[in-house]
Amino acid sequence: MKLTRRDFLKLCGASAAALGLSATDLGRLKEVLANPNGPTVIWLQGTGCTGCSESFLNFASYYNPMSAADVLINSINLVYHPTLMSLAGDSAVAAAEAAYNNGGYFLAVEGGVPTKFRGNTCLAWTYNDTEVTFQQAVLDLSAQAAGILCIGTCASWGGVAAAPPNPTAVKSVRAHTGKTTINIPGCPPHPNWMVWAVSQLLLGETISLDSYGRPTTLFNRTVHDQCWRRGAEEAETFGQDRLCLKELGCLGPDTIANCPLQMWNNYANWCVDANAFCIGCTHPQFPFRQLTGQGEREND
Ligand code: FSX
Ligand code: SF4
Repeated sequence: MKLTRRDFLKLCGASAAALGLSATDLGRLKEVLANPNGPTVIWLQGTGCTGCSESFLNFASYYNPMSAADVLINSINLVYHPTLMSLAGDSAVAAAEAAYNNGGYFLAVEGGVPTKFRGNTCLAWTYNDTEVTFQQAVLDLSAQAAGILCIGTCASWGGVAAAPPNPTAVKSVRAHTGKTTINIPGCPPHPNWMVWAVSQLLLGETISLDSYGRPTTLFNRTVHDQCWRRGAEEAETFGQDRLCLKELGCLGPDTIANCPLQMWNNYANWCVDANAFCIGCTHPQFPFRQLTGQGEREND
């Protein structure tokens, strides 16, 4: 089913409060989307699990009748996305190449960048019978991009893909390219965080970033700060409703994210409400780091 630019606006309107969009923002978004030559997005996938794209799909599929593929293809001129695009083979890569030649596109990267073995453990595509590694594609496409969005913890900081012993030497996009990136962490990121970032780029807004490259609008308080179980008696075992999970290993005190307020699966639930502690998936050192319980470490 086709989704129009108007549907995308409706989606943003319905989620305006959650996304932090004002009425003025929505008005300006309408103007931007009315322009058929609106911003182009190239979305690459490296070493990840595609959960980031999946998360985005969950968001849009809640609203009828729409899908994230429709939103991206019909609203923001998504010219390349390995999972969602209908083109394949050389014609798919040609679309990305055309956008590259025009410049000014936004590059969204999902997954980390493997750099060992000259990057040959992860290929972006084959074009004109030549294999192009993911590391080369990221390097080339980041050069002409108007902005780079790292979708998920892997692209932002390495994440699961770069966990020790990291045999393919996976790096974050920033470490690989040396460029400033807008990092939307999470394994996966919340769909609203991704939609918010895209809407800000469409609006031409400068996104204020912290020292880890995260938008300060989205990432400014720990999960623990916002958790309604804070101050509750400590749970001694799993399966106990309404008790604090800190003694069981909850990483909420170390992790900055708004999950307790934003919730997941269209406000159905979130980890702690499901009696599963926060695993710190938005943390720069996820999945391996020391739990201090004293707040997020600022040393990497
Ligand atoms: Fe990483 Fe994306 Fe975790 Fe997966 O591909 S952030 S492994 S949810 O989905 O990159
Ligand atoms: Fe903090 Fe976790 Fe306890 Fe919630 S459950 S109050 S996030 S330690």
